[in-house]
Amino acid sequence: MDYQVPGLGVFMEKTFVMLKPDAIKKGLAGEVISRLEKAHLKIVGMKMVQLTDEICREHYAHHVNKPFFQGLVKFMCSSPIICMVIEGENAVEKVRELAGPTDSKKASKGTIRGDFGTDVQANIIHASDSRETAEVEIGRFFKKDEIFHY
Ligand code: IDP
Ligand code: MG
Repeated sequence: MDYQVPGLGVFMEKTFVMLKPDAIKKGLAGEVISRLEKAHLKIVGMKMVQLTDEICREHYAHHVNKPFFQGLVKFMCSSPIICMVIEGENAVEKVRELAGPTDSKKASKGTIRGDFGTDVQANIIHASDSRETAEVEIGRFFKKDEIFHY
């Protein structure tokens, strides 16, 4: 939702998106970005990053004790990823909807994961699950001056 701070103008909601190694290796970055843009979402930050064990432990803290965690880290570090800050009305919910559910096999056609993902691990895109998470995740990957206002 947009919100207005008197004297400071309108601030649009921001969310954090990653194009995971399967998206990069399959050459699907443009396709996925295009879907975000067509949904009237705006890129306000973008960079390519090589994840490490340490960043994965932070970013996927909710999964560190799961049996699939080591496999997830290996997958997430198997190529650079593209990180983005995406802005727009209802951006958090909108990107989650465009992405579809975690398991690509259960995701409907027409969603990013349903159309391009392989399974529950290799699912093309990460998108923050709440406004609070988005703030933390954006702060993990972007400095203030790497996020643009235009
Ligand atoms: P989300 O990406 O839809 O928010 P989370 O539960 O936060 O889903 O999981 C983060 C990521 O961890 C998933 O996108 C996926 O890559 C991986 N993951 C989640 N559950 C499993 C699993 O059961 N097996 C393997 N990887 C998983
Ligand atoms: Mg999640």
